[in-house]
Parts: sequence; structure tokens; C-alpha cells
Amino acid sequence: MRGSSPPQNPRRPLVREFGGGRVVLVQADITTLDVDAIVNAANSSLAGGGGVDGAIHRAGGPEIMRELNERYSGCPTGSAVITGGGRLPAKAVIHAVGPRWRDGEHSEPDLLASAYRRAFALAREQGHATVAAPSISTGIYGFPIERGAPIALGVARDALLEPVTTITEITFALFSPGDVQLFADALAEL
Ligand code: AR6
Repeated sequence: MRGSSPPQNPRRPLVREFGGGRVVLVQADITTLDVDAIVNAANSSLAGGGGVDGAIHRAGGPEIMRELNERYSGCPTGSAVITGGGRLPAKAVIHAVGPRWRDGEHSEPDLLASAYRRAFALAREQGHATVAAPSISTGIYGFPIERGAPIALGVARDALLEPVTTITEITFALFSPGDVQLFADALAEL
């Protein structure tokens, strides 16, 4: 448009295609997203908590916790379990347990990758197409987000490049503009 000034912060692209699917980055509250499945950043006792876990249980209602209690007795770090979505727009919630950051020397990167891998595998096993995930472990669990972002995105890319998959779109729902920027930088470098 004539007279408009160029963007002050030329942004990295927020969408990238891999195989027949794409990775999308948005700044959003994950509980509002109308996707087949959302991923929760849970703890290994699946007891609920703060952060995105608290937000998901608040928005989804008690049905999600009831199902967790009935079907599971916890979940190891690096793995995930699935429930229905309760009152959420999403049909399913995949409760993934990322590692608590210690010093980076206790398999934290491998455990984070494993949590995402298992989450996307569950989505695929259930035939879901659109999945949204938060930045697991980078809040209360203290995993540095600049190290977490490339791990998350690498696993998402690999999930989309699987020879047989139902997943067509993986959205990362990030809470702050700074987190979006970090993920965008990592997505560009993937
Ligand atoms: N939508 C999207 N992202 C969010 C939302 C939301 N509604 N709320 C927070 N985030 P965290 P963790 C971001 O702490 O580090 C809980 O008590 C947040 O800004 O939710 O894996 C669990 O029960 C951050 O970037 O999860 C566990 O005990 C990201 O989500 C423990 O916290 C993850 O932060 C798990 O800690």
C-alpha cells in the first residue's frame, strides 16, 4: 500500500511444509483451538497442575481428569497418554510428559523428543489429522526454550514425513510473541 512503511521486524515465515503436511506457528491459548487433538504438558502422575495443564483441565472440565483416573495410573517421562477432549473444541487431549530441566546432562533433550514423538504417534494411531502442541517443558519445568524449539520442530517434521500418516497439520500454540519468534527462527533453520 502506498505510504505504508515496511515492517519494522521482518518476520520469519510461520508455516512450513513437510511432505504432504505442514507445521504452523501461532500465538494462542491452546484450549481455544479447533483441531482434532491438542497436546498437554502434563506431569508423570497425571494429576493436573499449573501452566497449560491447568488451563486444559479448567477449559475441558472434569471429564478429562475422570478418564485419566479410570484408564491410567501415571505416565513415564518421555511418554504420553490420550483422553477425550471433554468440553474443549478438540476431540482428544494427548497428555505428554516432558522432562524437568536439570543441567542438560540427564537425557533431557532425548526425553523431550520422546514425549513429542509419542504424542504424535498417538495422534496418528487414532487417525487424527490436525494436532496442536504447546512448547512442552519450557515453562514450569525450566527447559530452555531456545533448545526446546528445534527439538519440538524436528520431531514434528519427522512425524509429517512418516511414509504413512493421517496427520496433515501440526500447530505449535505458543504463549508469547517471543516464543513465536524463537520457534520461527528454529523453523527457518530446520
Ligand atoms: N496455551 C498454550 N501454551 C501455554 C498455555 C496455554 N493455555 N499456558 C501456558 N502455556 P508449562 P511444563 C505455555 O509450565 O514446563 C504443570 O504443573 C507456557 O508459557 O505449562 O512442561 C504440569 O502439571 C510454556 O511456554 O509446562 C507439570 O507439573 C509452555 O506452555 C508441569 O507444569 C509449557 O509450560 C509441566 O511443566
